[in-house]
Amino acid sequence: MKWYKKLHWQIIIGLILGLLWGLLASVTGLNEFTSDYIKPFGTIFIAMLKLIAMPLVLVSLVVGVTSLNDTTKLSRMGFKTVSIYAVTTVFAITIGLVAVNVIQPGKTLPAETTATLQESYSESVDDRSATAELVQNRGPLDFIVDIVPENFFAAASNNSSMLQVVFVAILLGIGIIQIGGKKAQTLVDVFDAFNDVIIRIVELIMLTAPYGVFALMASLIIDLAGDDLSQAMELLYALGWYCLTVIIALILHVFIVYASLFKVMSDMKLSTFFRAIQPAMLLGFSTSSSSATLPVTMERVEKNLGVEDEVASFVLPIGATVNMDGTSLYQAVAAVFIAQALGMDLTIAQQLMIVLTATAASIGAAGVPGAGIVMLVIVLEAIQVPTAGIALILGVDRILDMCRTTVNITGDAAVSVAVASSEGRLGAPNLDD
Ligand code: DAS
Repeated sequence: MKWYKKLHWQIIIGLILGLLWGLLASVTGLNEFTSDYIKPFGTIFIAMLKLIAMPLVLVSLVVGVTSLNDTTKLSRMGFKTVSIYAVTTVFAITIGLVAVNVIQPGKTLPAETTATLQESYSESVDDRSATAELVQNRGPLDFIVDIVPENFFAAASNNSSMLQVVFVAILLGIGIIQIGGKKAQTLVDVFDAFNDVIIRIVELIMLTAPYGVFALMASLIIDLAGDDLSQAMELLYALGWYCLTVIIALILHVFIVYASLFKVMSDMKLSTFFRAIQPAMLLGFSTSSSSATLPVTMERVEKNLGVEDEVASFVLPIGATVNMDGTSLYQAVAAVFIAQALGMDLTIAQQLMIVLTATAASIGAAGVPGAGIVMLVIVLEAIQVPTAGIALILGVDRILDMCRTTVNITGDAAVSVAVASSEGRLGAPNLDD
């Protein structure tokens, strides 16, 4: 994961240089040059994220579902693990939605700045209003009808049917579990290998992130700056509130949900819990990767929290694959922030759709850096918010990836304590090393 540390700083440098270029270009009249020769690289970066989202969802979900193999599906511990993961994820998304609707970071932008942003994403906003027309003539359950594709390859052909791909992936996973035996194992191996390939492609795409972020920030600043720079400053101010909203919501989630989980299912003290897994939290923060952190999470949970090996080696790998409370919370906040910044008021139905899609996106997100922003495409497509709006938040995504990954692994560790305790397989913690 060394390559990623370096990339962190390269992305932050790309962000700063993009801001500086945008400011410089808007005062020296290089707007047109920037739009013609720099902005396309930002568009390409967003397109690559959208390109990889679909195969990532399909493959990682099939791998995730088949990892809940037959014995797990039937066993008490498996059912308990998956149910608690689902509950904490839904709580995470709800806390994220409450925070972003109360703080309303996207609404700190003045109307003219919102109008400028709408203009720079106008083609997509128009599409959305066109879709809105369609929405008017639909029945109350049509949003469920939409999830079931008539033709998989048509579903895979455009991102707006991400939920259909989720549906197909879950069906495929269940089908593979049902047939069992050698054939099923061959298929699981194929999907597993494909998953590795897709994750490697995500890593390669993320290597271009510094250039993508530079181009996106530069073109964003000249779009906003226009004659004066105040709009650019207003966006930075709104981004500050956005980051604060995510971080406040993540902290609330940890101290409300995991503390309650321990109250209900074990007598673990939060202070003991944090002292025991602090090295894993720090590694998650610095690598932005649940998968890279997994070995340390396993060691700390088994040796320092007292969770029996068999429980930890069952609950944690599943958690690192399908349980990402931090990511799902972040996607709820990000989706509503982008909608707010584009002057779009989301209906309750759209916000409920966020709960559904952010849960699926967090299950499908791989435990690698940047996976959450790639999966945000699903959530935005599902609520008809322009995916190009990702450009607004890309620049600060690194910092938030570090925070949400920390919560992801904290959640996995917390659930392993709860499951172990409920199975009578939680020993005394050992905080000596
Ligand atoms: N970085 C991912 C992880 O490893 C989470 C994310 O990108 O949202 O958990």
